[in-house]
Amino acid sequence: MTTSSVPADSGKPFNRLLLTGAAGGLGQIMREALQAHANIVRASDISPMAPAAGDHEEVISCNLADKPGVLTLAQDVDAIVHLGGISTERAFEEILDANIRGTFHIYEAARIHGIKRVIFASSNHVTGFYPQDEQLDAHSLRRPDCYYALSKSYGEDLATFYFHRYGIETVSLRIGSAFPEPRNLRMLSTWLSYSDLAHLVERSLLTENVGHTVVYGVSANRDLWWNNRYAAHLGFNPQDSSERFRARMEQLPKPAADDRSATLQGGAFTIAGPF
Ligand code: NAI
Ligand code: 15L
Repeated sequence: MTTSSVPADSGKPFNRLLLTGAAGGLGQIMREALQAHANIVRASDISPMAPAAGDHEEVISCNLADKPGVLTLAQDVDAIVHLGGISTERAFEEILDANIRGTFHIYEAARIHGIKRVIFASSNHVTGFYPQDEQLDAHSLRRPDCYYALSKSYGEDLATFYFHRYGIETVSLRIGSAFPEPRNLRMLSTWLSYSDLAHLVERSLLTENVGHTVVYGVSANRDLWWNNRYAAHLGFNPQDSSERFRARMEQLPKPAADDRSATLQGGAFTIAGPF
């Protein structure tokens, strides 16, 4: 691994940030957005990534299931934005390696290297088995809707444990649906714009004394299922709304009347698999 030699006198709040999942849909957005907050962004993934654009980037291939690899990956970083892992429902064994072991390795790396802040990409699917007409907040009991969601739920438990045991702070982002545009009727409620995502990650990195904060990552959509009252200290103030896509989404074919998944917050994830 070659490390960059950018000086730490730029006035940016971090010298080096580690970004996992950098080849993914959100990773590519955050690789760019994190440049504003750190002298050096260390981008990592198991999949191919664009090469480092200059001294302000480092690109390191790493499998999150490889503990020694993750410990090396996290050397000399000031905070971790952990987006890497399987992002949909899959066989348990795949989820186990990438998400459960992988996130454990991230926290072990934070402990060993004295890294004090993790931003963890959790998911709305940790509460996916609630009906769509119920409003939730961070104190609602989790109802994970698949193995993928169980791995995110475990990630949130790791965050709580590592805070109380070792003082490592985490903001767990229960991301709704972060895509360029909503893709269906459900996403009119769950959509998170890329710009609001970048703002949420910024607030999660810069807010002091977050302990373990759980926040739903969702834009200012009309019909919200989630209330962020317990994350008000982050100052997350989303600016986008899915409303401009409503007419188009309402033209799409409607789900069958007996499709239970269409009434649950987790949507199709509640019936995915088994694999
Ligand atoms: P994505 O699937 O596009 O990106 C995930 C990245 O993780 C991929 O580039 C993949 O190569 C990498 N990865 C998978 N297994 C790995 C391993 N064993 N070692 C290292 N890297 C590995 O997903 P996306 O949409 O960018 O999501 C990013 C994160 O946010 C994920 O953790 C996902 O679960 C979470 N999230 C995303 C939502 C969304 O709407 N995009 C909603 C809720 C959560
Ligand atoms: C997620 O957790 C997935 O990573 C993403 O691909 C979307 O499907 C999203 O949830 C969603 O609920 O729409």
